[in-house]
Formats: sequence, structure tokens, C-alpha cells
Amino acid sequence: MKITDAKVIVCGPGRNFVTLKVTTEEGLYGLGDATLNGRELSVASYLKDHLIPCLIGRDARNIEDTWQYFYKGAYWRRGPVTMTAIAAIDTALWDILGKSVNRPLYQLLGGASREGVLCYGHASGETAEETLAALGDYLKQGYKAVRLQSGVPGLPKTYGVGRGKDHYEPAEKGLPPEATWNTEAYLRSAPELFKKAREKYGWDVHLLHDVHHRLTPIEAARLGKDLEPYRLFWMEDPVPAELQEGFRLIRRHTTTPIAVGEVFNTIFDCQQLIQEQLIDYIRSTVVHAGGITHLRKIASLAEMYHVRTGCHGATDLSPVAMGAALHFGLSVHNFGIQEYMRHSKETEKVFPHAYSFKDGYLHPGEKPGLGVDLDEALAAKYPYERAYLPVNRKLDGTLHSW
Ligand code: CS2
Ligand code: MG
Repeated sequence: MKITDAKVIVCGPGRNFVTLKVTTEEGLYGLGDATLNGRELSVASYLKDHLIPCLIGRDARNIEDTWQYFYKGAYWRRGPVTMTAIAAIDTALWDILGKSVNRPLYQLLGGASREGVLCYGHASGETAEETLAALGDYLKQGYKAVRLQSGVPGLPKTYGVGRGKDHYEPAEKGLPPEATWNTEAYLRSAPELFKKAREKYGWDVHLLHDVHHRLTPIEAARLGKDLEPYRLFWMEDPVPAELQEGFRLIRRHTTTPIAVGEVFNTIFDCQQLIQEQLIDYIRSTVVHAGGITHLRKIASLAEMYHVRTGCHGATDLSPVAMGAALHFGLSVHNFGIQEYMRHSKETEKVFPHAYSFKDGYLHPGEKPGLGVDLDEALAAKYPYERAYLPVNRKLDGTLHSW
């Protein structure tokens, strides 16, 4: 099953995406998401200029060897651009394998371990009241788990709020927008939001929150303690996670579950967090952590330490990544939850897919491989336009994690 062609399709239906399409001598093709929000063209070039010349002629069935070839073969290892490029190749090869035996991918990963993939939506609003109204909408749609993000009093805008009811798109065309941040105002307002949510909607819905890398460990410990009465499903990215041991301090002070990992790209970024049980959910994804092959290895390590998966699923991960995540999530034993930030209508049209949502659960469908396609003619109608994620500054102008 020789690979005879591989091409990179860059398009912008609602937001920018990079997709790899690999074709074999039998005419089978597989897709891989290669989107890295704000740095899309770096991955496109890494694939086009460096990896694809070495991919042509390889046997598409040798997925593990191809992974090792591009990981070890680069000499310069790890990093989001490298691992997203490798992920795209890996995902495309798994897609081809499923198509070659006419089976949905989850059946090649060990079959279904559950009926459906529990997912969470994103309720947000400028105020707590707006956010709670949005939460009510998600409950009406049948969601069992909802992330709450609200504006911070005194700040013009903040992460996770805005851009439409059903989905949130942080990247903006032009140069990076500048946001402002006030930790003290945030630490006062966030617990209030969840207190009101529990008072209004009770305990039958899982509530999640994304701190988005913005606190110090002691501030995160304080937030975790303040949130304990509201029993969150998780507090996400409480601190920047380069210092894995920093989570020991948070763990000493609070039982609020912790989720980390959407910015990780290899098992080494989370090894200590998992082995010391400093986190409860690992959010690494198919598209940014080296593909299905590597994500399975991360999940296996996590399983040993009671850590469950909670894969990232924002709008900047294409339906190709979502499809792959759902096959993985349906099968992996220590599954936790899958993020489901709905894509725009334009995105859905360019990437027709077999996955579906019902009563708070997603299912990848039964189509061979990933069950996701790319309409290249339609994609060509949505050209790429450079866009950046915001940068964030404290009130005194100090640059801060966004
Ligand atoms: C967020 C993302 O979904 C999440 O948990 O952290 O929206 C993140 O900000 C974007 O994926 C960045 O591109
Ligand atoms: Mg996040």
C-alpha cells in the first residue's frame, strides 16, 4: 500500500485550517488535521517542505514506523509545529487503514468501550446572568456537561466570552489583539458565577471552567478551594504547565479536579503530572500531540495513575481532528470527557462528517476510517487569511499568559 501522493490544503471556512491528504497507489486517501491556531503556515511548510518528500513511497500500513521515522529522524524533537505535522500524517494513515478494511476507526483501536462519548459545550456571557442564560440553552439541547466562562468585572473582554452563541473563536485577522487581565477581580468573580449556577440549576449538570494558564500556583490553590462547594467537574489550565512540579502546591490545598494539556505535544510534557497524580484529566489531543499513535501512549500511562482523558476540542481543531478524537474517545478505557465547541456552518460544509450529537453524547458514526471528508472545491472558495490569538497584559502592562 505505497503512498503515491500527499498534499496540504490550507483554507479558511469560518476560521483557518490546515489539512493533510495522503493518497495510496490503490487510490485510497486519508486526512489529517494539521491546524495550529495562529501558526498554521509553519505546519503547512513543515509538511510540504520537509516531511512529504520523505513520505512518498512509504507503506501506508507502517504507521508506528512512520511515526518513529519522522520523530527520531528530525533529530530536533518535540514542539507544537513538529508534533502537529507528525500528527497529521499519523491520523491520515489511520484513516487509510480503516478505509482499507472498510471498518470505522474505533474498531481498529479495540472497539467500543461505551455507547457514546460524553461531551461538554461552552456557555459564556459578559455577565454571570448572561452566562447562566446560555447554560440554560445548553441544558435544553441535552448537554450533561457545560463549561462556564464569564466576563470579569472591569475588563473590556476576556478569554472564552463572545463571538456568537454556539461557538467561540479566539483568533482574529490582522495583528494580535491585546487583552487586559486583572487576577484579583477574576478571583473574586469566578466563584460567584458557580455559586449562582448551582443555585439556579442544581447538581445534575457537570460544570467545568477554564482558567487558561493565568494564575500562580497559590492563586490557583485559592481558586480551587473557593470552587470546592460547587463541585466542578474540573478546573482547567490553572497555571502555565511548563513547571509540572508547581501543581504539587495546588494539590496540597484543594480537591477541585484539575485538567491540563491542550498545549502539550508529547508524553514528556505530562509524564510527571501523571505519575505524581497532580492532575485528574489529560487534555492532549490527536492533532497537537503526535496523532492517534502517540495519544494512545499518553492515555495508557494516564490509565496507570487514575488519570482520565479530557481531549481539547475547540473550533481551531478541525472536524478531521474531532472525528479522530471521537473514535479514540469511544474506545479508550480511561475516557473522561470530550470538549465539543461547535464549528461554524462554513466549516461544517467544507468538512462533511459522520459524527453526531445526541442527548449530551457524541458518536463517530460507522463510516470506514475517520468518517470525515474534505470538499476541496468548496474549501478553495475560503482562502486563508492570517489570524492571530490575542496577547494578554496585566493592568500595569506586564505581558501575561493569554
Ligand atoms: C481553550 C481553547 O477550548 C479550550 O479549552 O483553551 O479555546 C484555546 O483557547 C484555543 O484552542 C486556542 O487556539
Ligand atoms: Mg483550554
